[in-house]
Amino acid sequence: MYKLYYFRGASPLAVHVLLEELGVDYSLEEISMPDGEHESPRYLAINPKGRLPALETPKGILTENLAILAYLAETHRKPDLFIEDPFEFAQAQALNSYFASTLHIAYAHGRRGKRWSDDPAVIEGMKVKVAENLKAGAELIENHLLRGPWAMGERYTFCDPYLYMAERWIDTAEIDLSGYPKLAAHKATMLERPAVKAALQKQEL
Ligand SMILES: N[C@@H](CCC(=O)N[C@@H](CS)C(=O)NCC(=O)O)C(=O)O
Repeated sequence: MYKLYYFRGASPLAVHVLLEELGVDYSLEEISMPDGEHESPRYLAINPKGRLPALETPKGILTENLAILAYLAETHRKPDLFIEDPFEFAQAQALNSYFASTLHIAYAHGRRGKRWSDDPAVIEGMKVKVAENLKAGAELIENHLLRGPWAMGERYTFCDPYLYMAERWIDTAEIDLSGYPKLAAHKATMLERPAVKAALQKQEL
């Protein structure tokens, strides 16, 4: 039994989709970011980083999308979702790492500029770069990273829910996905998956 701490529409959606794909037992607790609940003493006792997601597992709390996705896939080993070959696994982690450490940060520059500067002009300057950086990310994914039709090629893996999250970040910059046919097709196919529909419905999105 797992428990996912999330906020609707935020990056824990990737983990939520994977939990649905795996068909495992889990519960949800929404932590309101607008109300600052992620910085409350209660939540900081769960995740001292004050970030979402956090996943309660039988072995303890796990944080970071990258780690949680790999842990769930490797633990449950549902055919297609996990990756046996160590090199291919490392490639999958490289892809998910790009989402976590580059694309998510590019997106956060629009909403969380205060992390990096107290100067209002600098914060505004960061917002201006968001669309440009997400567009560069979309081009890189389309032309080099997305193997197609799924993130890692012919098989749906634990990278696909995170790629779907990346597509949602790209969407916020109002970048027309029709210029990126592989990304557009991936997003459309994701939206047809029962696991994605269930997670979106449970998050009231
Ligand atoms: N590297 C972390 C980033 C987590 C993260 O920044 N999550 C956002 C929600 S999408 C958050 O908790 N933001 C709260 C804040 O920045 O104060 C991960 O991938 O799990």
